[in-house]
Amino acid sequence: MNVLITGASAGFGKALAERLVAQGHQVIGCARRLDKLNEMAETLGELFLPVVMDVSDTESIPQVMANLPKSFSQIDVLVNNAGLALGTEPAQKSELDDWMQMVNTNIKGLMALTHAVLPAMVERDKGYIINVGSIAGSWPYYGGNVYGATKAFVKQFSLNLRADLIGTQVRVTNLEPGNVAGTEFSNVRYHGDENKAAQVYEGFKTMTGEDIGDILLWLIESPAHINVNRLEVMPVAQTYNGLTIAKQNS
Ligand code: NDP
Ligand code: 8X3
Repeated sequence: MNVLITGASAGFGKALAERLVAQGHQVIGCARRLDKLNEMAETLGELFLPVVMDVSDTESIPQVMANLPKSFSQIDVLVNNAGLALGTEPAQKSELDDWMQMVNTNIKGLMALTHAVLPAMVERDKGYIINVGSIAGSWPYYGGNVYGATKAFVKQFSLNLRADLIGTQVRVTNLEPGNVAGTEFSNVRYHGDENKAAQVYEGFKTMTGEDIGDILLWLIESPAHINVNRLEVMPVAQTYNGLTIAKQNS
């Protein structure tokens, strides 16, 4: 099986690539940092193809896909994982550039990859697209503004894809993780402030990128007649935020 993973150079994408190669699958590992991908290729060997791709540069994607070597050119599974959160400030204090980068990566990049691979999957009547959403796409929280909105798009786009794919064997899942430590996610979100990033995970047992890699592998290996529409996962220590009220005397 050929699996194309966006955001393969770190976190969930890297964990999944390692698992897939261990199972004998071929992985097209896409990200912006070639040095990270090349390090992985040294360990994973020729089943792992490093591909430089900036998903937010949507116009470049058809050319990148057209340049894949023949043995990697059929995409059986697309894992739209590349994504990021930038900032935890309330909307009125957020940077517009951060908002735009999240939209360009989490929404436009995911759309462009999906658009590039879907026709061939439908043609073969076989294929699987896994989108990495987030609990932030369903549960609003302070500072989640555009990040959560991009993941809400990913959720509804995933569900609408399945609606369009009726009568085909092409599967679509939106995986919606909650708090996960051990990836670069919070370092990116806090613009490299490692102390703030570390505090997100202090004082409780959370999930890891390895846990998410296991879940993604489980989805990919699930029977072809089952479609997991949405899969929301949280550490047991995490639960829904209640509605909040600002009281006059507090
Ligand atoms: P990481 O920051 O560890 O990894 C993100 C990956 O995305 C990196 O490989 C990065 O590679 C790649 N990436 C970022 N921007 C681009 C781009 N423009 N083009 C191509 N690749 C890009 O994050 P996680 O592994 O934690 O997160 C992966 C996904 O899971 C994201 O979509 C995130 O929103 C989501 N998620 C994360 C959660 C968490 O708590 N960690 C929880 C729920 C969802 P490079 O910099 O080399 O391009
Ligand atoms: C990442 C999970 O809770 O930081 O998508 O939004 S959360």
